Amino acid sequence: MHIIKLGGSVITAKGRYRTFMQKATSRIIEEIAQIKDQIIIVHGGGSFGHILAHRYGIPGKLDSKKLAGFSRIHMDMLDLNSRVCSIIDDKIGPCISMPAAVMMSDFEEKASEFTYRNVLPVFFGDVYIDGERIGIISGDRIMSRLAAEFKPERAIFFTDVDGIYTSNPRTDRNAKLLKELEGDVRTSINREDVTGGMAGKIDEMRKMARSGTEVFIINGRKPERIHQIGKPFFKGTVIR
Ligand code: ATP
Ligand code: IP8
Repeated sequence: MHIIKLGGSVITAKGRYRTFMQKATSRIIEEIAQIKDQIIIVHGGGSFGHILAHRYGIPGKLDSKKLAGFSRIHMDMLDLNSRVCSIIDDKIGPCISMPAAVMMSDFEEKASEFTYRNVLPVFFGDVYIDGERIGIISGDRIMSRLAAEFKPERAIFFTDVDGIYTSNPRTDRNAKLLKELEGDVRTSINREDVTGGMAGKIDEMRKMARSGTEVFIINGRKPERIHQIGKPFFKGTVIR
């Protein structure tokens, strides 16, 4: 099995509220369509999730203002998910939307009911209610929960940079791309969005790698690089 995350930084314009990148998303899904293996897809929130989450102070303690935000963010995420699903349905085949908000405790089990029938589950980072709190589960966390359950051969993260660098390549001209990231390598990473940005992603990737899944991060604007995996000229980062 392959589990694949479409990062919010590639499928949306992360700074412009609810701006879907249709062409970039289609290009990635066309490359994924060539994989001859069982697949689960997860996508992030980008500007459909993070902008309102900041505005409403989510995650945080449940109150009436946050409940309004909960509802709006979930609707925006459903909208993004439906746009992604319609491309998947067109280019890969039957798929099903998997909102974590309504099945936080057992989404892994639900996913296997669909993969068994060759229906591709499509998860997304989502809001949820947990007692007196409104939380956010990131697409990265969903990837790591799915990996723990399904023990996939590979997990692939598409994002808007070539891989993991020694520091943020957008702010540091001297940042170097890391071909491999092993347990104890230190990078200078800040937690720039509500679910931890690149630092949160690396935490989840390390968990997945420890449990035996090969984890890759690839530039979603060059999605053909997915076919370079395992070759010496692969451009991206492998997490072991
Ligand atoms: P989303 O969380 O919305 O799904 P995403 O998964 O595509 O988005 P981000 O969480 O936005 O990705 O993380 C990608 C960003 O992380 C890059 O745009 C880059 O600026 C930033 N970043 C910070 N530190 C690093 C680093 N050491 N290496 C690579 N990127 C980094
Ligand atoms: O973009 C968070 O998921 P991520 C989604 O994978 C929301 O971090 C709702 C902000």
